[in-house]
Amino acid sequence: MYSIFVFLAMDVSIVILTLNEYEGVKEILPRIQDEWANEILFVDGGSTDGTVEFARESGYQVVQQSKPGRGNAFREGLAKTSGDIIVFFSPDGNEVPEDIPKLVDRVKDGYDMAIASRFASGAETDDATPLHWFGNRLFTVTINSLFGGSLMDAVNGFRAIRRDCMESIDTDADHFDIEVQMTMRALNDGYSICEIPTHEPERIGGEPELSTFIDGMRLMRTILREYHTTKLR
Ligand SMILES: Nc1nc2c(ncn2[C@@H]2O[C@H](COP(=O)(O)OP(=O)(O)OP(=O)(O)O)[C@@H](O)[C@H]2O)c(=O)[nH]1
Ligand SMILES: [Mg+2]
Repeated sequence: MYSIFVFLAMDVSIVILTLNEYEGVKEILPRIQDEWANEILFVDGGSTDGTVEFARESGYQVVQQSKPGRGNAFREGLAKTSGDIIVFFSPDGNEVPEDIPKLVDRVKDGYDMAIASRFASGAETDDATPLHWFGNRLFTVTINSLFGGSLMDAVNGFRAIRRDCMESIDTDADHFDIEVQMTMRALNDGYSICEIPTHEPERIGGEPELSTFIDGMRLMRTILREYHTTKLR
């Protein structure tokens, strides 16, 4: 009974990651409910399109990243929030905000990390090209076989994680390889991960920062480096 109260009492922080996402933010922000979290913080990578101004005018606190890259944004979000559970959310239209409380509930149920999966049974994606689909399958199957997981989407950044798990895995990936590093380190250290099926709509406006080729190569390099340092040492 005591543990149920502990989980109910867990504070939630939502970290919203932006780099020139004005159009997405304008459409998605009104759908984020204050009661989903104790704290909502923007971490911005240097937007010049009005994203930061719009977020501040809407009453949100915005932290400007001191170091570039999405991985650094995750760590600055961790450092600047205090919740026991942290949800990383990207308001570019690819993530359905109504999944936020569902992810939080799975962590409150006892999982260390909950990932919104675009490829689990019942999930769908309107955004993944055949090349992205192939890359995602390749990375996910490689991570499962090297680190003993049974995930369907090891890559998606939309996830909730316990603060103590995030602190303990002590990430150092700087860019779009942050998510695969989180997944691999959590699996390697025996943390429990679950997935919820999600719907990935198309991006709303703006330009993707992710480069299929450069970031794809970086992800594979990070996966192999992680395997080398954790399993072959
Ligand atoms: N704070 C911060 N956010 C970033 C950075 N790079 C990208 N983002 C945000 O991370 C989210 C995902 O980036 P995208 O470029 O859309 O990557 P993606 O979702 O894999 O690619 P698409 O499917 O084409 O949209 C968006 O909300 C971006 O604004 C960064 O360096 N810092
Ligand atoms: Mg996107």
